[in-house]
Amino acid sequence: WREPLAPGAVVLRRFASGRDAALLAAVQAVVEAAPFRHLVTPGGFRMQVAMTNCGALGWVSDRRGYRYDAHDPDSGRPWPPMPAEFEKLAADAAAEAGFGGFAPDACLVNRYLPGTRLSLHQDRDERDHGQPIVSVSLGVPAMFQFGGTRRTDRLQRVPLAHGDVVVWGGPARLSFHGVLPLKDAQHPLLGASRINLTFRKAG
Ligand code: MD5
Ligand code: FE
Repeated sequence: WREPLAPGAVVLRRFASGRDAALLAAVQAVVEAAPFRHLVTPGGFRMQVAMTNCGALGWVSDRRGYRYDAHDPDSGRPWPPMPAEFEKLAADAAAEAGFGGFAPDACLVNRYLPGTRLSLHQDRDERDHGQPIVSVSLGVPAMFQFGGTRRTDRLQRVPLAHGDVVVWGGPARLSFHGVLPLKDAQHPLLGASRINLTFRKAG
């Protein structure tokens, strides 16, 4: 169940499966306080992935740029707190991958519907790139792609299913990555959608 992808990156297959109901109940509470929305890129494009956040900091994008912010720009309120079960899962997964003491202050919640894709990018808005990122997949399976630290590096494809957790750290932390268009499929808990929780130490 432990599948190395590259130096610093490991898939923990089904690591979150036994906690799925609790995680999804917590996602529901987050979404009630801070609904999903489609952010706009600095270039003016509406992102296909619908996003929200919980934790002390949330990732946002608008015409001014990308950044982490303590407030939801739609409501002006702080982001909902990080649910305890989120924090525990992220710390447990990071420890399993060799990153003890991971304490995320931001969780980006991404929602994919059939056809939704996430184009190739790097995650570099966090302060300390020595901290890993933990990513949890729930619902409909997706094809993830990741390459090297240059956009033109060759890409590997990794299928990510319900309950799979990936930890990205060390030399993999700044890899280019993306998600291919979501297939039209059904998951018993999430219908046609995929939810990805991405835990970061942003501040
Ligand atoms: C997703 N989300 O499936 C992915 C999972 C995002 C994003 O890419 O930025 O919200 S996170 C995958 C990830 C994070 C950090 C580094 C690397 C991959 N990597 O080095 O390949 O919605
Ligand atoms: Fe990313």
